[in-house]
Amino acid sequence: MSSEDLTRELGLLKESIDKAMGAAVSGYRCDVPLIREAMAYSAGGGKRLRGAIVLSTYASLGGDGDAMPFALAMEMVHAYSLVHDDLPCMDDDDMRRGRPTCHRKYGEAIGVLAGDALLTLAFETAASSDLPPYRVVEGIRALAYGAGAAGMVGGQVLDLQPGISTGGGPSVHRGSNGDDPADRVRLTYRLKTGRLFETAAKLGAILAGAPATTVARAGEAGMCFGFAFQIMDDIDDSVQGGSEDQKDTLVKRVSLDAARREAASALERSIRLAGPDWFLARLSKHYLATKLAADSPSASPS
Ligand code: GRG
Repeated sequence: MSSEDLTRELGLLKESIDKAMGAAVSGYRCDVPLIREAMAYSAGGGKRLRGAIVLSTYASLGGDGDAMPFALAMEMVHAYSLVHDDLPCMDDDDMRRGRPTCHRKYGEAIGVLAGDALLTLAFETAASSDLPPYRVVEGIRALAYGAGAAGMVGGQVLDLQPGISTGGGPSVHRGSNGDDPADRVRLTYRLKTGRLFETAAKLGAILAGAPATTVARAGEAGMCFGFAFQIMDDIDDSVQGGSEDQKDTLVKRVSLDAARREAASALERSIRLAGPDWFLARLSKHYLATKLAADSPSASPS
């Protein structure tokens, strides 16, 4: 399958997610139109990669029902995280998805509340799924785990305070004792970005009723993709002249070339773990070919 085919496939998935998201958020019944407007503003746009992974993993594993409520829930959690990540107390960003960030448009308090409301709507939406109830409950549990302290929120804390202790918990980076600065960055990436991609792939498998070994394999494939995704973001930043901030990054810790090799190897592992006909495998191949190929723009020396 060519990169053009993958782009078309993603375009179709994005279109169906965008449409369902519009109905779910703009059509949400509440007495306060302002918060609904800020939610719809923040949930609009984006590539919809996480939602697409839910839908396509579900279909690849034989799911023949409607996994859309979970694809939407995944994208709502992701949108909330971006809204909060952009706030002045975090990354303090002015632009997101090509337009002013939520707090720049609606003010900081509404920014906080729109993120809160998207997070809670995610669980309301997932719970409305008509798939078998035990799969829905397991899916909601997986989503809460991936988004919370053991996942994205934990990663965000590490990102904001790179020096704090990482002791006392299960590390998702095998072999890391938390002392090596590059390993701490890897852990941050796995938690803050990898976990949501891991969750997306796991959700597809859980909802399709796949056996536990397949759920775990899907999750690991998603984690590898998400880890590489975050490194590729670093690489882009570094090639474009580097971010102004003092953020610790893998490129800074191990060099641009080593970071590129690490991202490529994570994508290759994702391809090996995913089924050959999975969208996740095609997506990983696409990023390998377009972002990490020797002749890609970001592969030229900075
Ligand atoms: C605030 C709890 C909390 C968490 C924030 C992942 C994260 C955690 C913040 C995002 C920071 C960031 C911009 C990282 C770069 C890589 C990345 C995850 C980009 C955004 O994902 P895309 O490219 O976004 O899939 P779109 O807009 O396409 O949905």
